[in-house]
Amino acid sequence: MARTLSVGYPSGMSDRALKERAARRRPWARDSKGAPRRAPPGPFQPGFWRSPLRGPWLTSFLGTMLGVLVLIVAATGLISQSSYQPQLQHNSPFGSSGVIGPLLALPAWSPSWLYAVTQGLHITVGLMAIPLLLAKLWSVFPRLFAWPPARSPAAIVERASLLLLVGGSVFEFVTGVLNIQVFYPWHFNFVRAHYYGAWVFIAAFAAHVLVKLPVVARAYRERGVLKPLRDDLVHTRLEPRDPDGLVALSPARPTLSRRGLMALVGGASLTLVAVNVGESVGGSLRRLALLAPRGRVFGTGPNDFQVNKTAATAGVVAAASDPAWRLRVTGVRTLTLSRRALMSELPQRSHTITLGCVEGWSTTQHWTGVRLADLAALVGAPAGASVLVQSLQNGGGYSQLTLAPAQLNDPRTLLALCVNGADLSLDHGYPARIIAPAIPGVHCLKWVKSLTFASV
Ligand SMILES: Nc1nc2c(c(=O)[nH]1)N[C@H]1C(S)=C(S)[C@@H](COP(=O)(O)O)O[C@H]1N2
Ligand SMILES: [Mo]
Repeated sequence: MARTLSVGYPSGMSDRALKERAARRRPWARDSKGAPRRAPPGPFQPGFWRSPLRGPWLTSFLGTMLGVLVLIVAATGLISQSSYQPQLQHNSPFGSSGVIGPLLALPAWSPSWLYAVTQGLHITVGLMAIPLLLAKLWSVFPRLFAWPPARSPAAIVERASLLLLVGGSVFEFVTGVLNIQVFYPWHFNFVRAHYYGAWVFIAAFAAHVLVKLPVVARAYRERGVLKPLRDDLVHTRLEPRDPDGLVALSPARPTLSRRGLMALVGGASLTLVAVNVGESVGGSLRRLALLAPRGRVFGTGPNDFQVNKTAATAGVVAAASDPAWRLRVTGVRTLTLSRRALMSELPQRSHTITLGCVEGWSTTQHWTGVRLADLAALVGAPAGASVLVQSLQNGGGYSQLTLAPAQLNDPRTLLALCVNGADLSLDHGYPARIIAPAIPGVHCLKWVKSLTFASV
């Protein structure tokens, strides 16, 4: 003991002095009597974790692939957020100006399906990332039991940031998956929580990438980026010992090669995509979406496509089917228009528009109605006005919304009265609903009762 301890220390110091000095330098490693502190039993023991696959290369490789997917999910998520709640931009580090803000907003000329594509990517790539995330967490799991828990103030800071990283990612994935299942077992606002959670995750993720870059670079330099994937089971060897202690001290025999592990993870990712993507693509592929929420309501005939909320659930059946319904349009003057007047006295426009729901499904239909811009002109709305749209529905977050000037002035933005040549069904928003290109489906308000144009 004394000999090992004195190696590398200046001679002439007593054992006792050496011990005291060591205790001062690494107080965590010794108890108050200067004896080495032992890790608790079980997972805290260095020999407990035995998988021969763990090591810096494996974690780097899983992390690299996960990182690429996370970047796509983050970018599409921020695009969705900027289309969904433009007012939240004030709380975004980018704001709505600057360089990145406008990049995140879908441009005015967007094809109508662009939002459905970015949101479909957000959800599909997010699902793909889940098996990778689990594998990545598995690969570093022993670190959770590292003993002593924190060796230095820097280590404490690193562990706290990991708490944000792991907590943030788990929160984002769990709330996201429950959201696409249209299951809200919580009392907070999903959109806001998922958005602010995303910033915690993104910040912790960026810090993690920065801190770990040297480890990743070293692992790739020493072992090659893809080379370890060439080894079959017989040639699967332990990675060299690493300072982080990812490599098992008493490894078991491998039962899976590294490429076998990757095939397993990749297979799980592709399976998740296969049983979900049909929902985002829509059309006949929809039937392949085995994991899509069950029991969704569809209409009949020309109205045979997915309904988000039925008229009955929204509590609007009586008001929406009342023949005395009138649309109230306010600008400089106020007009009240019957459905018949809307159809016979104003130019009717038709557009094929993809409705992309935030929850990940989409549907493309042929809509007919009056241009919102024509209605604005009719009541003398000021140039640059936005429009407050109110629904017959009360509450549930669907009673009203505001469309920005660019959205309302897009020639494809309609107060739709018909779909596929027939009247809208009650469930699809009869007597009138908003239809606009490349915005979240949730902004296509159904059962509209009034439009108020005003500059803000
Ligand atoms: N008033 C009202 N409008 C609404 C909704 C709603 O529940 N109530 N759902 C919104 C959502 S989330 C979507 S995706 C679309 C779906 O339109 P659809 O039900 O006709 O398919 O309508 C939007 N308009
Ligand atoms: Mo939606």
